[in-house]
Amino acid sequence: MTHPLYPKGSDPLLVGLAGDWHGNAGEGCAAILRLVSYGADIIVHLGDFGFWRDDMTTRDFLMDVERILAESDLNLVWVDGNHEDHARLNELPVDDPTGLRKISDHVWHLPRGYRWAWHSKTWMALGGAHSVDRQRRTPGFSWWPEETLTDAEVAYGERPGRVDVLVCHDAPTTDLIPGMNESNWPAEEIRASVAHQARIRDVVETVKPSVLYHGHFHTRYEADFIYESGETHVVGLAHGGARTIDENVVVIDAVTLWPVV
Ligand SMILES: [Mn+2]
Repeated sequence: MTHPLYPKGSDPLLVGLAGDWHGNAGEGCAAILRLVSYGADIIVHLGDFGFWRDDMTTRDFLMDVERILAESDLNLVWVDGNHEDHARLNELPVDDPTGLRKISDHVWHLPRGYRWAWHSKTWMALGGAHSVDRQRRTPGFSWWPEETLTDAEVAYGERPGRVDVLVCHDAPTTDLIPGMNESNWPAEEIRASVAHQARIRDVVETVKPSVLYHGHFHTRYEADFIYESGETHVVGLAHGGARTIDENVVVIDAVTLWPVV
């Protein structure tokens, strides 16, 4: 078997990234086809992918996405968001040679803290976020406590070696996101969200990546995040239900790590 991150035995030149699909097959397939049209060699999905509780809708979503990826001869790897069935995901074995979780032939999960390199640039996956709508959800059915990063997972940032690009679901701060207004949510949920962003920020300040890509906020934007010890270019992608599909996807040059589309 070839490694899912190096399916053709070489590093990808163009990496397609996509934001939240929430298990919507129409959105997912449209985004995949758009990335195919841009020449993406692989897709990295930024969470709230749609690995949801095991029902017909989830199975259909996973089957549709697998089929269109197979037809396009493309692999998709993804970081977990908050809206995934984390209990079911965590039960899946981590594949021994690759360190990834296999969902289907062309779909693989990137465990939190997982690192890999393309063109000598190191990537690190860091899923998770806090659900501000948690109080409307049912534990084990539509909400899972494993959605947030643990202390041990945050400490993965301290592993030796530099990281050039972080792929996350949550952002290091919402201060950079235009039009952010969380005030409709209960204060304790906003506090928990902010605390989770601080965990991402801790990892950013430890590994000092040159770029960070994330989803979760359903907003496409770019900004420079400046902190005491460095600076990281942050790109947020919108969800699949955004006004235009190009708010949901971006293609980046795997050498420079910056967007080309
Ligand atoms: Mn989310």
